[in-house]
Order: sequence, then C-alpha cells, then structure tokens
Amino acid sequence: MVSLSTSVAGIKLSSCLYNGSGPKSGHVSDLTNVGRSRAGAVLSKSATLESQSGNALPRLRKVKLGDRGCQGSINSEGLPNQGIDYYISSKVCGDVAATGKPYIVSISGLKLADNLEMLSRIAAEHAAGSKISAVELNLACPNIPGKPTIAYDFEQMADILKQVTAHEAFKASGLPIGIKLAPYFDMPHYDIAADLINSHKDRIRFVVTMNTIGNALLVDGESEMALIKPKAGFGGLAGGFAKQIALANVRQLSQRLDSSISIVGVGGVQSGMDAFEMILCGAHAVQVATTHWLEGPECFNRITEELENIMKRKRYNSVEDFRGKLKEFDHTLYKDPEKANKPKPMPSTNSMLLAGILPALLFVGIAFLMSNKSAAVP
Ligand code: RRO
Repeated sequence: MVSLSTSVAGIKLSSCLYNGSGPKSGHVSDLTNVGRSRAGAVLSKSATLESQSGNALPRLRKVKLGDRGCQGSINSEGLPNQGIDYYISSKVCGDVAATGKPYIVSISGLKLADNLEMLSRIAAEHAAGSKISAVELNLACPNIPGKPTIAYDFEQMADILKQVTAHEAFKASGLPIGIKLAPYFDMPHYDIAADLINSHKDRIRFVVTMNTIGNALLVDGESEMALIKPKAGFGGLAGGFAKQIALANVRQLSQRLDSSISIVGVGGVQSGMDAFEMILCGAHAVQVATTHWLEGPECFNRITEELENIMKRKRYNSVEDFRGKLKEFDHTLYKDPEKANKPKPMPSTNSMLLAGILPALLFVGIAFLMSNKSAAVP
C-alpha cells in the first residue's frame, strides 16, 4: 500500500500535499474546500493585524510563454486578507477542523510589533480551544510598496527571529512555528540563512521554501504596457517558471538545516512528478499555489493520484523511502527519454546494399580462392 503521509514539525499529515498561502486561501470557503479535498493540511492566506484590501487591480495574471499556453503567474496582490482575528476565530478554525485536516495559519505583519501581537492572539485563541496546528511566518512577501523583502535583509531577519522565538506566551502555547523564505540564488546566502535558522532550531520547527521570485515584469508588447497595475507592473513570478529554483532551494537548505527542521517545498508544482522531485530534493511536504489558483482544490486529488502512481511504479511505499535521495548525474544509469522515444532511423538504401552485398562479395571471393587452391593441389 502506498502512503503519502508525512510529518511537518511533528504534525502528522495524511498527505504531503497541501495548498500554498496565496489565491484561494483567504476565505473560510476556500479553506474548507481544500480541507475536503485530498490535501493533507490547510494553510491560510498570510494575515496582517488588520484586514486589508490589497493593491490595485489587475494584480494577478496568468503568464504565457509564446503560444505555449499558461506557464505560471505573476502577482502583486499586496496582502489582501481578512485580518488575523478572522483566521483564528472559532468559526474558521472550527469549520476547517471539521474537515479533519490540520490548520496552519500564515502571518505576515507589516512590522515586527504586528507579528508579535498576532502571535499573542494566536496563543490566546489556541488556549481558548481554537484548533490551530502551527504558524507559518512569512518573511518573503515581495509586494508591499516601499518595503524590502525581509528574507533578503539578514540583519532584520536575525532580529525578527530573535524576538519571535523569545515570545513567551507563544512559546507556552506549544504551537510549532515555521518561516517562509524568499528564493535564494547564491551559496553564501543559503549559508547565512541556514545558520540563522539553525541558531533557533529549538523553536523554528519548519521552513517553507520558497516565496515567489520577486519583482518580475509581465509586458504586453502589443499594447506596450505592463500587465499588472501595482508597483509599476513589478510582481512575484510563480508557477512553472519557479520550479527549478524551488528545487534548488529545497536541496540547498536540506543540506544545511538541522535535521530536526522540516522542509516544505513550494514553487511550480503542477503534477505528481513535480511533487516527487521536490521530495527527492528533501521536502517533507509540498505546497501547491498557482496550480491551485488555476484548477481549484480538485488539483489535490489529481496530483495525489499522480504521485501515488509514480510511487507504485517505482515500488516506493512511503515518502521517506525516497525523500532527499537525489543522486548525482551518472551517464551509465541515465536513459534519455528523447532518445528512448525516437523511432530508430530507417537504414538508407546505400547502407542496406553495403550491409548485404559486401559480405556476399567477400564470401564469393573467399570461396573462389579456396576452390582455385584445391584445384592447384596435384
Ligand atoms: O499578497 C501578496 O502580494 C503576496 C504575498 Br503576502 C506573498 O507572500 N507572496 C506573493 O507573491 N504575494
């Protein structure tokens, strides 16, 4: 029997697949729809202290590559959300809990004090009985006009981690906390981020990598304009464009983070094979964001089935059977699918003639010589 079950920060998930914080995670109906699908957990849209309506429209678009259809998305949503009190209310927590799935609340305060206040409220609601399983602290939203991405400012990140992990009431709640990082591209950045996180390994129990690739630009050449309105068109690129960068971030961090810290991969997962690759690179669980936006919660059923079929074909029973076991390239083991599927070229007439006639001529020649030789024997 194939099982997709996993555990993130000690929380048992029936499946390693769940939604990313983003479109279709802002309202209780979105959250319960995810919970009723085959997703293994439910994650809220990043909350701020107060509700906010977000940036000007249009702020979320599909991104096509030439005429090959939709390959991903770009957004500058600007944190539209209902405010933390909504996401931790007994109504929302109760409705999500009724689906039987763990509920993770994402927070993204506009300033450190907001994050600390949100942690206090989460701890209080948890103590009052609201079913919250964990907190994902988003340090990587690229879309707040005038604000840098925290995960790229290591001094600020160090300060936030110090204060968040020292939060007494939240600590007492026993709820695990994880952080969502920005994509990194340079080895020293992975080293610094991982060192920082490892220095709080007693409190930071999971890492989500990665947020969107910040400040990309979608241009329509015909109308000669940027296609999203906020921030002069600059927004976070996600979906298919992000996958290889996300795989690299999962891999690099899994090689640096303390083994007690769970890793959740997110970026460009559209299929069971994409999820399989994330796990192979070291992810304990995999979030799906752009595909969830495009397909709805049905995508969790499809991707789950695809992943199960891959595991059956490869004779893996559990996620742990292949998690983190990415191999280095070895040309003796690699089967190039392009070559495998290519029909073998038909031999040309010349080569057929050569292949047939040459050996025949050779045979006749040898036979002739042999017969002459035997005729010469007296
Ligand atoms: O709401 C957003 O604009 C947003 C957020 Br909070 C985030 O973390 N990442 C992103 O691409 N968009």
